[in-house]
Amino acid sequence: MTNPTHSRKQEEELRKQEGRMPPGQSLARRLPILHYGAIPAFDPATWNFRVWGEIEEPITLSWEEFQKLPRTTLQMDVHCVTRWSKLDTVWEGVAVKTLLECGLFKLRPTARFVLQHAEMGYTTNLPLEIVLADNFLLATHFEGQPLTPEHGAPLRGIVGAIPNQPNLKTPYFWKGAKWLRGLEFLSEDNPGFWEQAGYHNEGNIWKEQRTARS
Ligand SMILES: Nc1nc2c(c(=O)[nH]1)N[C@H]1C(S)=C(S)[C@@H](COP(=O)(O)O)O[C@H]1N2
Ligand SMILES: [Mo]
Repeated sequence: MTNPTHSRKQEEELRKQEGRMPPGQSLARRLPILHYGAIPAFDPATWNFRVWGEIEEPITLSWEEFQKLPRTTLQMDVHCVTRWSKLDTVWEGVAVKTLLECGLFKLRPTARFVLQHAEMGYTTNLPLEIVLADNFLLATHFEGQPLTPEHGAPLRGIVGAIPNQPNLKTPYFWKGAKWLRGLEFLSEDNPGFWEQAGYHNEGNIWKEQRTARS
């Protein structure tokens, strides 16, 4: 937790010693707002969430249906490729693993990658392994409050590092799409918006995989 008597630099040093600061990152005390383009409007009456691709039967959920799904709370550290890190962020939402366990859809054996589809064409790709892991969530709440429009309301993907779980593969935060509208399961990898723009396909925070050339 943040100690108010520490300066930001002291706190950053401490977190480095704890092994929670990936190389080249600096500590942010608030969650910055970062995205390409405008903030889309949310209409609960027309919003839906679709899952399709390498699954047995595609599904579409309304906002009302989505809110009834079993929920998970997750605390983790998020790391942006532009070099800020926000530690101990608390999110609440629905785990993709839970959707599978509830039988909402079934994966085909060919499913190996997942493309998140957000409003206005933003996409980002992850291996299935990460989407089903404990450090990925379909989040509706941040720090106990519903997401604000600028942070991706009503639903976003999030991915980050859980302290003391070094075996979880952890990419940079761009691989969580704000204003998320669907998940496409794929047999072959398909680079998303920033990945096509020259960012690294895996974007591992510990290996500092920022751009495709790094
Ligand atoms: N739809 C959409 N999602 C996005 C982005 C974007 O440009 N569009 N930017 C990503 C990046 S680079 C980061 S660091 C996080 C920032 O989330 P925040 O603004 O809530 O801190 O959102 C990610 N999700
Ligand atoms: Mo980012």
